[in-house]
Parts: sequence; C-alpha cells; structure tokens
Amino acid sequence: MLTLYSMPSSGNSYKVRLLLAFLGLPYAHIGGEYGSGLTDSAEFRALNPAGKLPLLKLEDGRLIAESNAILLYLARGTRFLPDDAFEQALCHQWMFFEQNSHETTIAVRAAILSYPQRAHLRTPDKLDPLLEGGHRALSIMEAQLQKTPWLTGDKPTVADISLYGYTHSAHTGGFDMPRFPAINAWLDRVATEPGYVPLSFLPDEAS
Ligand SMILES: N[C@@H](CCC(=O)N[C@@H](CS)C(=O)NCC(=O)O)C(=O)O
Repeated sequence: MLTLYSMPSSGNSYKVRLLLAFLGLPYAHIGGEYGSGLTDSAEFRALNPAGKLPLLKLEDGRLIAESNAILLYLARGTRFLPDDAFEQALCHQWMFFEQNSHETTIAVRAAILSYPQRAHLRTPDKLDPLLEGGHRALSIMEAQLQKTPWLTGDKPTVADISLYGYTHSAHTGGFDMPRFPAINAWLDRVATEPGYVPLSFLPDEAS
C-alpha cells in the first residue's frame, strides 16, 4: 500500500490527499503537524533531506517529495492527466505557476496569519507585498476561468487540484475573494466532483 506522510493543516499536503480521494486509492497516512517534530527527526530527514511534507512512499519503498511531483506521478493514466503532450504541458504550466507565484504569496500570507509560530512576521513590510502578489496570482486564474470551466480547458486535471489546495482557503490570508467570481464558481465545481474530501479529512493514522 502507498504511505503518505502529510501535514493535516497544509494545502501542499491536502492536494495529495484530495487526488488520492478522487482516485479512490487506499493509503496509509502518517501525519505531522507543525511543531510535532516529525520533519526535524533524523528518521524523517533520512527519507526526505528537505524535511518537508508531503512525502509519498511507494509500495516498493521508493520515495517522492514535492506535492506537484506526487500529483503528476499519481495522476498518470487517469482522467486527471491528459495523454496529449500539449495538454500535459498546460498542466505543468499551471503547476509551476502554483509553486512560483501562488503558493509563495497566498499560502505564505495565510500561514503568517494562521500559525502562532509566525506571528512575528505580521508586519506591513511582509504582509503588503504578499497581498499584492496573491491578488495578482488570483487575477491570472480569474482571467483563465472566465474563459474555461477548468484551468486547462473543459476537464478537471491535476492543475486544478494543485491550485485548489491553497485557493480554497485564500480568504484566511485576507485575500478579497468576492473580487473573483469565476474562481468562486470553480471552487464550487471542484467541491462537487465525486470523491471530494475537505482539508479536514484524514484517513485513519497508520501505526
Ligand atoms: N514545494 C514543497 C513545499 C512543501 C512544504 O513547504 N511543506 C511544509 C508545509 S506546507 C512543511 O513540510 N513544513 C515543515 C517544516 O518546514 O518543518 C511542496 O510543494 O511539497
């Protein structure tokens, strides 16, 4: 069985839990919340030297880090990753955008405002550029979603799952979501896909 090491509150980890749920794939879950010490432990660093979650262990023990790499691996051969090279490239395009422009502003601002460990970063010089950059990223998504129901066209793909991870909770970072009606309609579309689970859903913990 697959084993997923994931952080319950994290959008990067949630993306993977969401795809696993859409695919109906069973997996063992090992959770590590901020402050639990999991990512600092020598045992975990031996598995992922970057010390980050999520991390996927395959049945044969091989490991994959980086949420979007895990999504792309799990989605191959399913309806969430097109076979066509150009359509696949569009998925990659949005997933690179997610890590470069979206996660780095939207997730970072939400984390500063949510996690007590980051309270010292709640200063205008940190928060204001993140607000501006996050709104810029949301505007780019909004423009696409005004044209097509899903980010890469007329079907949901791993790109939608990747960007859903932190867009669905962007309001917790102070982002002005009513400004983005097409994004809000898309959020509802993702949440009505069969198999959908919310961020709070966690399978039973592996022993
Ligand atoms: N680019 C990575 C980012 C992973 C990441 O930053 N994970 C955070 C939670 S969102 C983490 O594990 N932090 C724990 C730590 O830094 O100790 C991905 O997409 O998987």
